[in-house]
Amino acid sequence: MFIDIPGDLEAALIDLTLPRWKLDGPALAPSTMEKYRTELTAGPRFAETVVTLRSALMGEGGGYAVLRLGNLAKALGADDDRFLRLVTGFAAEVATPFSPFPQWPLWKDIGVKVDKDPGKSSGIGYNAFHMDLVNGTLPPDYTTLLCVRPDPLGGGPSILSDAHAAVARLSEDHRAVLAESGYSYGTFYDLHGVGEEYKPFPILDGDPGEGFVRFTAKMLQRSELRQEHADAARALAEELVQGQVSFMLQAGDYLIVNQRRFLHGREALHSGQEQVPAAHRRLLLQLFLRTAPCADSAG
Ligand SMILES: O=C(O)CCC(=O)C(=O)O
Ligand SMILES: [Fe+2]
Repeated sequence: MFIDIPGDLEAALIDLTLPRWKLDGPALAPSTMEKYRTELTAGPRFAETVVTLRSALMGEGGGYAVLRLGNLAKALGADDDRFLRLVTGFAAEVATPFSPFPQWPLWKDIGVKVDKDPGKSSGIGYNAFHMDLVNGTLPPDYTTLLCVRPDPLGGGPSILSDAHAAVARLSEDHRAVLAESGYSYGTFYDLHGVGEEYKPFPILDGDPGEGFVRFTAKMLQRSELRQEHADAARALAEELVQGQVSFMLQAGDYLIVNQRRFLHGREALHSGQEQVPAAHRRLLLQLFLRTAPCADSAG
């Protein structure tokens, strides 16, 4: 679901300078949320744009959206503070922005690291279907990615797949195995606002068609799983690929994913990243959102 900003709103936003944000623990401060809302809501057709955005994320059949902010990014600079405040203002209309990583700013850089594990965040290879912070008891309700610069070599389309639709296509036997607490992934260290470490966890732990499908295809290579658990997880990974959509994020595109409905990933970047100067490589900024206010601002 791609959402364009009405031209008159775009023009008004280019002239609007929102104040710097304040944090309240890991979350955007309520005073900032209010201030941004007041300023933005005065813009022409802002409210109706937010209605469209919310229904793309939360309405029937929805689960992700790409807000096309390319003209604003061009006018203000895609990594400019004023632009970032406007995007934060849109995000805050969906849920409360927060950072689970105390050592990182609210928006976390995802650049390209040629030496990193290619299948992980900021690696150059295929980033398989996953949800972010999969091993927290309270993963972020939304993960969002702002494209500052696409891969100059033309690689790295984003991939999205409806998790519940994929689960519904599996056999009952596989679904029963996915509901067992037989899965684990990654480490859990110094994270704020995402609950406790969940290990082992079930991939399916809500009512059918609802809640998180707690999955990352990366566990197939990187976690010790029993054979039957691995087989069911592989079947789910295959269904996610069967049902995927893919598109290239452009500069200024803002992808928002409802983690209770869709899983996300990214195709490999184009070969030859070693030849691209680091400052020209693909760059995304990542921000997480929580629907209920963070209960414990200390973590
Ligand atoms: O690089 C991308 O497009 C996706 C990155 C991602 O999903 C992540 O870092 O969690
Ligand atoms: Fe991710």
